Amino acid sequence: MTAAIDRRSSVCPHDCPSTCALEVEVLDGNRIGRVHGAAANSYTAGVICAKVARYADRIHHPDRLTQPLMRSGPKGSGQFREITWDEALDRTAAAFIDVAETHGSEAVWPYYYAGTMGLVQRDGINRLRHAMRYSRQQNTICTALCEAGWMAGVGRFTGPDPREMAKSDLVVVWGGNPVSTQVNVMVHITHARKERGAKLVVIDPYRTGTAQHADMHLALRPGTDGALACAVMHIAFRDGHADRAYMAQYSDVPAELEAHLRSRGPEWASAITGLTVAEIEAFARLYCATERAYIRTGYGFTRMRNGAAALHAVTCLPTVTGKWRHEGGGAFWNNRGIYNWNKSLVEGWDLRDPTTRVLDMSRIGSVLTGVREALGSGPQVHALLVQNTNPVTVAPDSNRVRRGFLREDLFTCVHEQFMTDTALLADIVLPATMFMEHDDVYQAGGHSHIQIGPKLIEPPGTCRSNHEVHQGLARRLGAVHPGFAMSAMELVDQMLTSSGWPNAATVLERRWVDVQPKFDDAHFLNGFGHPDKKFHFAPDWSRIGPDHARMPKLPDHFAIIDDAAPSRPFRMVTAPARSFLNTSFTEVPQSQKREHRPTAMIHPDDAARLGLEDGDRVRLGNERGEVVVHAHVIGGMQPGVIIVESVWPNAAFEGGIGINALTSDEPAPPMGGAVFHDTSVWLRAEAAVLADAAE
Ligand SMILES: Nc1nc2c(c(=O)[nH]1)N[C@H]1C(S)=C(S)[C@@H](COP(=O)(O)OP(=O)(O)OC[C@H]3O[C@@H](n4cnc5c(=O)[nH]c(N)nc54)[C@H](O)[C@@H]3O)O[C@H]1N2
Ligand SMILES: Nc1nc2c(c(=O)[nH]1)N[C@H]1C(S)=C(S)[C@@H](COP(=O)(O)OP(=O)(O)OC[C@H]3O[C@@H](n4cnc5c(=O)[nH]c(N)nc54)[C@H](O)[C@@H]3O)O[C@H]1N2
Ligand code: SF4
Ligand SMILES: [Mo]
Repeated sequence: MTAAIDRRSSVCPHDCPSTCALEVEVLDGNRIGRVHGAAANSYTAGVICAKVARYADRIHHPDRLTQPLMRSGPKGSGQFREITWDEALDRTAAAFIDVAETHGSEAVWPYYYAGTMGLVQRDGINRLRHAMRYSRQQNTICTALCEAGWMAGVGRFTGPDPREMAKSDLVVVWGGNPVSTQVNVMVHITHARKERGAKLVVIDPYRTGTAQHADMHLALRPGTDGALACAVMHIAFRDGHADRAYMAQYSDVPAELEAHLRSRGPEWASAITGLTVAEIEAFARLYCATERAYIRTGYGFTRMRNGAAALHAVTCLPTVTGKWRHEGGGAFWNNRGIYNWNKSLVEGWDLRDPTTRVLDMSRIGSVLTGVREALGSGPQVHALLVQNTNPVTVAPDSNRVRRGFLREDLFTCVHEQFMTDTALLADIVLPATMFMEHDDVYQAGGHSHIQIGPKLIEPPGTCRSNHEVHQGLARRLGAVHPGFAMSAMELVDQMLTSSGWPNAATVLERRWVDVQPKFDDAHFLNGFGHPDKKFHFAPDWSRIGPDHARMPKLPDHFAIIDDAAPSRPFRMVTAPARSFLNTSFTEVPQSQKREHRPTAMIHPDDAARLGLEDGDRVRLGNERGEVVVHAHVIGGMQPGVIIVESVWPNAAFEGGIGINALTSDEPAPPMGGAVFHDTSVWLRAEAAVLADAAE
């Protein structure tokens, strides 16, 4: 007789808008079995991605870090020896104290991102930072361009309930690939298709898993979404689908917009996007004719120098056509504005010194190699504490990032679950818990639930949580704040109640709290987020970021992308791979097997012209670097476009040089942001390697 399996509630902590409500089979105090999506949660609806369903492969992976390590050979040699936690924390604190005394406190840079989305474990590093007056961080690597583009027009981070997609008659997935990157969106879309015969349109440079399901796939040139959006609005005005009454009440300058768009018709957009006039007209017809049309924006089309302008242009569509008013209509990016967190205790807001230097995280390569404008007003960085991120692989211009990490006068402590490319370049490596091994609270970007993920099992070896590391360092550095004296669950509880939400015990008992705003607010019937309550076709970009002067006054194609040129004739997009989540899960054998190897998708016409066959080795390059991958000849995109699904560890590439060697850390206007999909490259065939040649 077998005992009933203990199924316990949890939350997916990964950097994914779905933030799925989970049910975990807990086998004993140390091990888990399958992970399931919670059927009772109205957004998760019982569905999660394959990666997390088999989380046992990641959490019980034999390669997990379990002991603190100290570098015992040259930087980058991969030689480490085990040390105790006390020694590791003592050495790290001593290095930080020494650097601060010699170069000033801003020479220490605590660097983090969203490897866990838990608000206490992820953001607690800021309490340590503020207490010690270390350099601050501008979080630009993922969402900055979306933030800028969404705020410009809409003015508030919310929108029509994503569950309303199930009640839409048309869902437009614009620059996202939810089949890979947030599977629950597909669940709600499938509902609408089955129940209502809803149509799905996908706007993406290549034929993604999502595009394969679509009724219409618009494979435009990367970085040209602003032109497509303008042409659709032009057609709406031209053909009598503009909702003038709605615009008069809810928008700023509709007449100026109409005049501006007169010269931005489908022929104009066709030349820029590479789509045919017929494709643009057909999409515009479908969009304009459907009241319940829901635009689900992804991040992809914003990872461009013109990304903020492009997202702003897309949010103008439902305004011109008045679709925000309808159930299942409007547009949605992220719900982060609905949670109203009071993070003062978690982040130590009371200790924040607004005069400390702020560094752009996407420019870590430029920062660590001492590029003056990237360092701002402060000193060279001489010490790093890295948590929940793998910048040596994921940050742009990675050859430069690597050079920075190899500096002999830089001390680096990396707190990690695995020996990542970044941990390999550290002086001290600390082993980290995973989400089922510590307590935390989570908000969802892609829906509206607050959830707690409690500790369910013991970690392997001596792993410690981020919060425990902050506590251990604070003690040694003399950082004083009440937050360091509390447990993670006490911080969760205090943050919940001081933000106006039920306490931790209640959230745990109820499993989640749904804080979706009322229909009228979510659909902006009471006005948009700006003081004048209007949607802004002509945004005040100066309120959004310092690099505002060159932003287009009205929605437009903003021609500042890294366009193809004779010396770099291909536009490369590094879209997310399905079985990886950034570089997380690259260590799981099943994921590696599915993704096979780093690959450049290339159009059959380009392949024929270059004499390439499927599987050939090719070299991609530009002024920043060169990378070798295998070609996959495939249709579904325009000639001149190359797709390299990402983010493979650097070590998966020949010579250990990964794809971000080609991407740029140039900050996009108006307030920075990484431009991962905005890269022009040359491509040439490589001789087969000897092993292949011998076959
Ligand atoms: N499996 C998996 N899931 C993930 C991730 C992952 O790496 N793998 N990453 C997680 C993270 S951190 C994030 S931020 C989200 C991102 O989730 P998404 O928003 O889905 O991902 P993006 O990288 O923004 O790319 C989405 C799509 O945009 C397309 N795209 C690129 N350029 C353009 C363009 O110019 N115009 C248009 N219209 N489309 C374009 C790409 O081809 C890609 O198919 O996913 C999360 N979930
Ligand atoms: N070429 C290209 N590059 C990209 C992108 C792209 O589309 N193309 N996408 C970009 C985007 S959207 C993003 S968000 C970034 C993300 O990049 P990262 O934030 O670096 O994401 P991951 O690579 O998943 O690395 C997260 C790391 O955190 C660790 N971790 C997880 N939980 C914890 C914890 O509780 N404690 C500690 N100490 N560590 C933990 C994991 O083991 C993992 O190694 O990558 C960007 N890079
Ligand atoms: S879909 Fe996203 S949130 Fe859901 S389990 Fe997978 S990675 Fe986690
Ligand atoms: Mo991201």
